[in-house]
Amino acid sequence: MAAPLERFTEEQVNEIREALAGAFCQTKEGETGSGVAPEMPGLRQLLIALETAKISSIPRVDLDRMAAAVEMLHRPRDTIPAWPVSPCRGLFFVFEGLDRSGKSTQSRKLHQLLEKAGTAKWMCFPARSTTMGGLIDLYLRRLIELPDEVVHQLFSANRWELATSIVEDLNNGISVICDRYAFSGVAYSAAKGLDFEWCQAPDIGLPTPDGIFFLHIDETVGASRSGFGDERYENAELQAKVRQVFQQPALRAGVAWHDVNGARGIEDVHAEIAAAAMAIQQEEQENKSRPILPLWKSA
Ligand code: Z5A
Ligand code: MG
Repeated sequence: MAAPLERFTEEQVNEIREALAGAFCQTKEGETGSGVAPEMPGLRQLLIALETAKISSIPRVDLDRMAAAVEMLHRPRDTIPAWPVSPCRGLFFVFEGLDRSGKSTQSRKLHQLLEKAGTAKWMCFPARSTTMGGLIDLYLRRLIELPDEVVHQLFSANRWELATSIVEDLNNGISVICDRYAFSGVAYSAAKGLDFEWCQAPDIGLPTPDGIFFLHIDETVGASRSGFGDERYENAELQAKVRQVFQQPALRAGVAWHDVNGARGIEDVHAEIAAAAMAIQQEEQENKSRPILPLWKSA
């Protein structure tokens, strides 16, 4: 769990909570009273609620940024363009796995290693420093409530708002090491019971990583590591379901997936990841125009 940013004051959290309660209380089954099936709650509703409530801590520029990201989620698949690519670009590595599997520890170690050889940047999702990331943070810390569908789209929009800057960094020769990505998005929401393909749809078209390191641990190992149980989702039952979704071939399709046993010592795990990352880097040097493919476009 990332340290809370306290982006919003208590008063601002109350303001947001009220706006969201007003927006989503009508969407629960049986509450419309019209006999018409209620529309699936979505991120557009959240945006309208925040705009209408004029939340002081969420300026117009942030609402516009959110609106732009929301539009990316709803683009028809056949209009998704290829990402621009420059020769000798940086590499995009993602770390995935269950809670406390060591993603942050290992991704930071790979970042340190790659920085010695060139320029590298570490980032994580959820990116809690943006407004959308701040809302996700409030949700994970159980300070606000949202329908599962809205939260899922919010996580995806948080990736879309940063997708262009990831590609820019790569094309400027910077390698990007990212702690969690779209694979977590699908795994956690599908584990909560949402349809797998519906969960995959909003992330289709994001930049595809050059390599994913998936840290395997069993739930008992994760639960024994410090900090487990602080946030929403940190319970053994959900973690077991998340583990199953992470194994689905459709989640792994089209990406270079490396399963790593994360239940060993930190240095042993790092040595395996470092060797795999170096092999990918070597390949890249031999193939200087490696494209940045749109994720799951042919899913
Ligand atoms: N989520 C989602 O639903 N949808 C999405 O699209 C995305 C995320 C992107 C917050 O994620 C939640 O958001 C997460 C998924 C959901 N759900 N939950 N719960 P997060 O990444 O911010 O937080 P996290 O994944 O809960 O866990 P974490 O704290 O980041 O764990 P980690 O990074 O995998 O582990 P770590 O911090 O590297 O290590 C944890 C502890 O174990 C620490 O004390 C280490 O020193 C220790 N450690 C690490 N490696 C080892 C080894 N090898 N041996 C022994 N001890 C170790
Ligand atoms: Mg972490």
